[in-house]
Amino acid sequence: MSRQTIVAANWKMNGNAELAAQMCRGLNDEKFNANQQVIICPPAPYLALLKANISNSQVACGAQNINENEKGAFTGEISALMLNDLQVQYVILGHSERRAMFHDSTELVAEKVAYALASGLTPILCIGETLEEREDGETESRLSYQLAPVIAKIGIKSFKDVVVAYEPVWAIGTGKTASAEIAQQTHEFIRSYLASFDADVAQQVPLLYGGSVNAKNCEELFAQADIDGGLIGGASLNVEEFKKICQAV
Ligand code: G2H
Repeated sequence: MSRQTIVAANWKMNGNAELAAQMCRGLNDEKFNANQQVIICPPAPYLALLKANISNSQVACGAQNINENEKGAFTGEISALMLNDLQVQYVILGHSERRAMFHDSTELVAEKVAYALASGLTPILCIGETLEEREDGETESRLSYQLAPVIAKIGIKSFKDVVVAYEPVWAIGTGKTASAEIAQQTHEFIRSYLASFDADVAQQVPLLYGGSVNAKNCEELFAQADIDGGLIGGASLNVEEFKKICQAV
């Protein structure tokens, strides 16, 4: 069985209406592999603009976060219902910037993943270790620690509807990409960890690599057996570079 390949753009708190328009124009005429999905995750104010202007059926939109509640007095938050309303299909959850700066704990991330799935959204669940954890030999325990509460909350069978993005914190926005070898080894560990719960689910889950991916290093990363695509930050703000990355998967 061949897994879906995915290249997702995480604009973080960058971009503007002009970039959104350029990205739609740039991607609408692109041809992708039959099994490929491209996802643009702009800041929430640009989701409707992108949705209205994307005509390529293989290009979807995603949000960068949701609140775990349906609606109510949560100033500044956005809900899964609002994404449903705009027919936005994906949501990034547990990005290390949210875990570090906005106190998204492993339990809260698990709750958000469960809520996203219940709302018909596909979560892109980000996990990753810090440099200190890698140097202390704690990479695998850190990744298990981040995955376990999600599996406990949603059950392993539902995990087949989750996309995982492995993003080593030390490689995010630093220009230091994990070598293809380290990335593959870590992806292999993630898949084997999932397989310890359910081998079929482990084979189905797309595992994306994220952390300073660009047009130069993407080919080698995407050629690895357990890397099914990428979550792209800085390099997704340049339409031509992002297109090259999409074509390399
Ligand atoms: C990692 C990645 C996208 P960048 O956060 O999520 O960003 O490619 O800028 O390292």
